[in-house]
Amino acid sequence: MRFIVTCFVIALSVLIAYYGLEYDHGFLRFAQRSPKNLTGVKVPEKSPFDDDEDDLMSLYMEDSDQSYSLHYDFYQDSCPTAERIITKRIREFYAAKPSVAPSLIRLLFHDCFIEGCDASVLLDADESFASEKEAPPNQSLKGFDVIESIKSELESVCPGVVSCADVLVLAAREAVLMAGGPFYPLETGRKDSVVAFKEMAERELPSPQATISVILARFGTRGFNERETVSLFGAHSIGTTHCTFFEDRLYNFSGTGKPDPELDTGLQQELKTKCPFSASAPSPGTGVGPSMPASDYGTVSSAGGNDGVIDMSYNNEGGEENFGTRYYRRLMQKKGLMYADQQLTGREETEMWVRAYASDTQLFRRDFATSMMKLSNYHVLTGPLGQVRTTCSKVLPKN
Ligand code: HEM
Ligand SMILES: *[C@@H]1O[C@H](CO)[C@@H](O)[C@H](O)[C@H]1NC(C)=O
Ligand SMILES: *[C@@H]1O[C@H](CO)[C@@H](O)[C@H](O)[C@H]1NC(C)=O
Ligand SMILES: CC(=O)N[C@H]1CO[C@H](CO)[C@@H](O)[C@@H]1O
Repeated sequence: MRFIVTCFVIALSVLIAYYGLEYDHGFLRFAQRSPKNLTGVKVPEKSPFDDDEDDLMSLYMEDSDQSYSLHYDFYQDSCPTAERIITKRIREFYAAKPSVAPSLIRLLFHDCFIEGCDASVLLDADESFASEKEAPPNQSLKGFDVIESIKSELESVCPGVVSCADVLVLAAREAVLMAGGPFYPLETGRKDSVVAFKEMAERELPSPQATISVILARFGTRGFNERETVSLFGAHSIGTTHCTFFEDRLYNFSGTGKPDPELDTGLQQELKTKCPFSASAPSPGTGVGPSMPASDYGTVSSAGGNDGVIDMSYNNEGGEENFGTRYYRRLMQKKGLMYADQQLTGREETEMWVRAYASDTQLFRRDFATSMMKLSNYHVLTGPLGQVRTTCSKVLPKN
């Protein structure tokens, strides 16, 4: 049975690779791959547009020779309503407060990027380890309460069965859909970590001032190529960012006392009115090497309390292009908010994809879906590795 289901998932994935899966008003439909108009996009020798199939296959085949692995609908016997509960609850949360969607997507990124999707980001500090939440890049993370609330409902239906790591990836998937992004299939069966990795979170999460070399290196060591990395940044088409994270670009870029020349002057003026100069803003050097210290992340809202919040979806006008596409168009107009965003146009290997996604919404949606599946499966714990927490912020008591 498991084997048949796995085959089905693989077949489905291949179909998605070819057609792109669109979730539209509750119906799954296969959107015919529209003819590409790739004018202006330099397609490399070996066209990356054709290798989706292999990517998707390898995502599923990767751990198939291990005895413990993820399965499609892992909880079908142990907690058949789990996925439906998660979906329903996220829709309710989203209806009440749409900002939960970007919060959960960012939470997923921070969890999976550090030691894999093991819900380690959700842990509070305890006697034996410091919490990842306390690492500077984790400040301003939100959505913990949403995950905890869904988890407690699942505990009342099937106690000790559904892992926090699975709740997080499924919640983030629904959040992407709610925010206007694509649907993607996910296998389940992740286990939760018994420790958190604060130091690694500090060291490994790129800062908003990271250069393209640092960004590609950090994503590269996790198996994400340029195309996948650029596609994941499409998540910055929604949600908010604090002024602190790009203020140096407005007033004192790289200690020059001037704004970042790579920032559109009109946008610079506009942002200055929303983010007035504050002496506490970090003014990190940007010629940094791979060992960008975490302190360059600055501190959020702790200093002065005058740190404004900017909507990353500014200038979105509605429609399918809101999720992703317009973000890439803004990058092409030097209207990236963070230095790290604008760095994607700083090198041909990534700029190529910025241009492709700016002009082809369906290509972006397919790529984003594939990359989110890959991110959601990154270094998961399965079988006897890890545990199923009962409360997401705490590991199970010993014995
Ligand atoms: C070099 C890589 C990245 C850097 C430096 C970065 C940095 C940031 C920063 C500084 C914020 C603003 C936080 C705040 O002020 O509250 C933010 C927000 C956000 N990031 Fe990223 N990010 C990166 C990659 C990603 C990726 C790969 C994803 C998801 C696939 C993602 C999803 C989000 C989302 C959805 C938000 C909005 C959060 C909200 O509104 O609550 N980011 N990011
Ligand atoms: C592709 O786009 C270019 C300019 O963006 C346009 O001139 C050309 O006619 C388009 N081609 C097709 C087949 O739509
Ligand atoms: C800009 O940053 C440099 C280096 O951090 C600092 O020496 C200088 O005083 C700053 N200028 C302003 C106007 O804040
Ligand atoms: C959401 C969350 O737990 N944020 C924490 C990030 O770290 C700061 C300081 O280390 C805490 O005060 C926050 O509660």
